[in-house]
Amino acid sequence: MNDYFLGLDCSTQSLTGVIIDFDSGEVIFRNKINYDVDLPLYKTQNGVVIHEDPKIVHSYPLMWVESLELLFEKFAQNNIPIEKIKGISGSGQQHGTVYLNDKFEKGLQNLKSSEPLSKQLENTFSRKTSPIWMDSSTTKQCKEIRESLGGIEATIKITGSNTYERFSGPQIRKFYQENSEAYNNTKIIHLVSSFMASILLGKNAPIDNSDGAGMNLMNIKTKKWDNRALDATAPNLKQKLPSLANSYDIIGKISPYFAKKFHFNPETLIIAWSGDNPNSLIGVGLVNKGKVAISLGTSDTYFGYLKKLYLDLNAEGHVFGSPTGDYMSLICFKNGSLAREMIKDRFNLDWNQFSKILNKTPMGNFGKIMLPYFFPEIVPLVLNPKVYRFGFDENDLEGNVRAIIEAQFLSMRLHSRWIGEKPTEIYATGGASANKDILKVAANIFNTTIRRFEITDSAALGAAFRSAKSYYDFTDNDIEKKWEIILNKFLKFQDSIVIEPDKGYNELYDDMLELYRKCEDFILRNGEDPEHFRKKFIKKYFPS
Ligand code: ADP
Ligand code: XUL
Repeated sequence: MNDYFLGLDCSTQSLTGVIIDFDSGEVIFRNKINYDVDLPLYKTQNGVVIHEDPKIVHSYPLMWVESLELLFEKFAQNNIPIEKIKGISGSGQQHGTVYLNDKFEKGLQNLKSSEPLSKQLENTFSRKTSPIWMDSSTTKQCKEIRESLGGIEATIKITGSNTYERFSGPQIRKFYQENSEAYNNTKIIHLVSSFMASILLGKNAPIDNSDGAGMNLMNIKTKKWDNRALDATAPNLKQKLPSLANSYDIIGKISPYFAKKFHFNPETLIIAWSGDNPNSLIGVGLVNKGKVAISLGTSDTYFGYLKKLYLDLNAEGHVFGSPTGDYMSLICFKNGSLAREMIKDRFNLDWNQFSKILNKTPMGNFGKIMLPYFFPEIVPLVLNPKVYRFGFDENDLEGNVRAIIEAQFLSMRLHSRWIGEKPTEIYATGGASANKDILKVAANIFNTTIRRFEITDSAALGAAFRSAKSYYDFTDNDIEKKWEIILNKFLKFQDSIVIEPDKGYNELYDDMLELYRKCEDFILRNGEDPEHFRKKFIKKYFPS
């Protein structure tokens, strides 16, 4: 009987499941539950609760639980031989926190398979909603924690990142300050990843140290909770946090609830869940130095594998753990897919029409530059959203379509310089990587080959690979366990789509990068007016 492994990804807009057959090297099933569409009673928009203050962005943990059952029902409807699944791991949108009361663990242990999970767990939350990575309402708490840790550099050296609005520590502190009673009633605070793992496990699951690095609470060197960071955040916090584990640890067997209800084998192993970016690192096969990946999901991220700890003391990027036990660098841009959708929807386009227009417009966009802060931005830090346009206005269809895409990749190139040398190849993943025309712009701006694998659900796929690796590492001495072997078996480099940069545009984008930097400096740092440089750029590349 072939061995199957399941990878789940509880992301911003959907829950995805990917099942791999280890013996045949095939992905045998993929499915997605879209929160807005499949769970309409929660009335989310793009997976989040609507709030009048754009800085406050929460979602419903109970909705994620419900989506898990819906997904497993799809397995049954599609006659998937669930009993063949040997191991399950998963991925969660990073940084988001889930607050549970003292009924949670007991509730998990006494689940009846005759009743839905959501009904049995609805009273186990000490906070009904979870602040997620898109929240940027904790500037005050970021400052307080940072100062208490001794400033930016000290904070980065301790936790791997400066304090960021979306990181779990500042979010926990805000909850404690604004609602201390509910904080006191909180028995345990999970990340999205460890929360979903707990549901499957039937008891509290640990936080893996890859995702734990996105909290401003874990010591990046020792990979243990850091007492200074805990004390700077909220009282009695250590007692409210799960333990920390390695991403590759087997944390137990599937809860009898799921075995009974969906016919999982009761021996199915659960492997620690991790964050979506650490999982994607594995899902695109970045287990060695040299290459980087861009994930174009709700957020756009740029990340790479690090063999050794290397910190960004300029405070724009982060260092997280890599599920291999090493490290990864990451930069996150909030104005990713939803910003692209703002332009698409403003002109009533579908993605095909959007692509056609993108292809019609010239590289350099006649010197039209956009700073695309439709939502508060993480890198560079922009708390009050506003879109800035240089040389065009919001009604210029062609100008806007090219400007948003060029702006996003120019910003990515500009702010990823700290990671070091120019990448020799970039792997692309996430929902928008389905769009080859968008990837073409990225290839030209980075002047680098872009490779996209057939399956763009890299977070779920990475989780499936991780569960296979851990399962064989711990149970079977005969199976070769090297990452490279597992990855080559599934990633099928020969089937990937390769997008090469066009020749002869290197200088144009070097110049445009400088112009973009000047526009950013002008708006965000009171820099010099870039108009003179913009005119020079236009004269050089668009003389008429
Ligand atoms: P997440 O994992 O963060 O929930 P996904 O990786 O599933 O997000 O990506 C979802 C996004 O993909 C959508 O918001 C949508 O804008 C974008 N997307 C899907 N198809 C295309 C396309 N053909 N071109 C551009 N963007 C696309
Ligand atoms: C990474 C980040 C996002 C979320 C959601 O730091 O905030 O990429 O993980 O995908």
